[in-house]
Amino acid sequence: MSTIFSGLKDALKRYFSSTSPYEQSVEEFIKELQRSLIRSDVNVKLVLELSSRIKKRALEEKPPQGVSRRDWFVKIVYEELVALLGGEEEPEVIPKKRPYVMMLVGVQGSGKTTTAAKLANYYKKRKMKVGLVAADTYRPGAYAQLKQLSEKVGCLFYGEEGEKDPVGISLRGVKSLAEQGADIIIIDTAGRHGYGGEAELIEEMKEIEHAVKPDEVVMVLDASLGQKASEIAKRFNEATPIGSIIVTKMDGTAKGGGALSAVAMTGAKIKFIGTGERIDEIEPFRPKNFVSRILGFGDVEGLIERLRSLDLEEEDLQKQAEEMLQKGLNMKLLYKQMRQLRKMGPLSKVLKMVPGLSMTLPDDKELEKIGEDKFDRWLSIINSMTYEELEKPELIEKEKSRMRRIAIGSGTSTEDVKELLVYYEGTKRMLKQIKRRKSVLKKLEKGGELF
Ligand SMILES: Nc1nc2c(ncn2[C@@H]2O[C@H](COP(=O)(O)OP(=O)(O)OP(=O)(O)O)[C@@H](O)[C@H]2O)c(=O)[nH]1
Ligand SMILES: [Mg+2]
Repeated sequence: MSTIFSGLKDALKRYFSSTSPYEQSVEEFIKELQRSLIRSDVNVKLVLELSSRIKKRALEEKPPQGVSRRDWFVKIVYEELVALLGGEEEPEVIPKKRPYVMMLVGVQGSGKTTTAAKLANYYKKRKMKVGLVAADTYRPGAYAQLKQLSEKVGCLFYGEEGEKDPVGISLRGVKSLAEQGADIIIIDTAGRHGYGGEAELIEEMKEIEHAVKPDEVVMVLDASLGQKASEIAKRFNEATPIGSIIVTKMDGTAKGGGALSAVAMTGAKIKFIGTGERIDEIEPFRPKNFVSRILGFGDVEGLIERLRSLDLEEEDLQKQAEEMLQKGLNMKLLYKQMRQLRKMGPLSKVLKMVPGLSMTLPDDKELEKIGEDKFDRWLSIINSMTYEELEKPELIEKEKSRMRRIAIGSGTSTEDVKELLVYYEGTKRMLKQIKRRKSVLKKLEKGGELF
């Protein structure tokens, strides 16, 4: 994806090393930002609005104590770019309902079939049983293409070679795959060329949608459409409300920035982006990560992190951390923490906000290793617990039926539930340890002797 918003990293480097006065460096950076966005096919009006907002903020905002205006400016740029690409919110990619039926739609060659396989692979890796339905009866070879891909992924497949009725195939496919225990069913539909073809395609899409009533209609868009992507998304959306959007081929075009921003403008949700031809080249679209990457990981990420953490309501966090230390851990607190952690990083960071703790804290390496998917699963597990279980998680381990109920309710496995309980116990132990160290520290502070 190096081509998208190219030049921004360098522009930022120049900004940092510039010896010109602040106002002038800002001016220079904004010029390059505009050039870079327009090269990525972001709508010119959007670019002008964005740059005047950045400039205004850069001149008016007063950074908090200890932060230079130069650094603060980077935070402003970061925030405005995130807003341009859809805001802070992150897509929910793990469905709550099983089986969950997704129907992929899009014009010819947009990447539907490839994306269907990528999604199957993505969800399979997350321990879900996935099935693909070959409902493209239009393009010769579509059946074989999807069948082959499903073998590669190792997921269920439903197709009827030679059958011409996509509605019938979809209905029978969903039924059959559901009976085989699929958690996620993905319907690959046909594409058509050009404007006339599009009307036909939309008709077919409506028919399938009407008959199958999928849980989510997913529009697949080619990033090289640039800002034109939103027009197509709008036309499709008029026919059948689009639940989410996947932008493909982000790797192959400079225009992806235009596609992303144009789609974000319409308020539609971009769920995934495709970043290559291989089946593992797909990722949930997270504007924040995306922008950090664009601005240069190593160079500015640390800075942005640091500045971003200034935004957090420190007092609230401090209170929570103190509460954990005083009352000990329960699931509700852990839940609160985990949600916060998704925003700001590992638990150790939160705990470091407790005065006097930072130096004594063990490195929370374990937690840092936990991926976001696991976090998502754990959050839904905690969501499925009863009030009693939240207060006394020990109950879950004692009664296997509780564990099963929670696993089913949260769409996870009993292994996941067990894993969370182990993590919970570990955190609890760590807190106890910290508490002990804290009282030792207090003694020291008071000038007491330890031994
Ligand atoms: N570089 C790159 N190529 C992609 C990506 N996604 C799909 N492609 C390629 O785009 C081409 C078309 O992909 P398909 O998945 O067949 O597209 P489709 O929408 O199913 O096409 P029709 O069924 O004909 O409508 C293939 O050559 C894919 O390898 C991507 O994220 N990056
Ligand atoms: Mg196809």
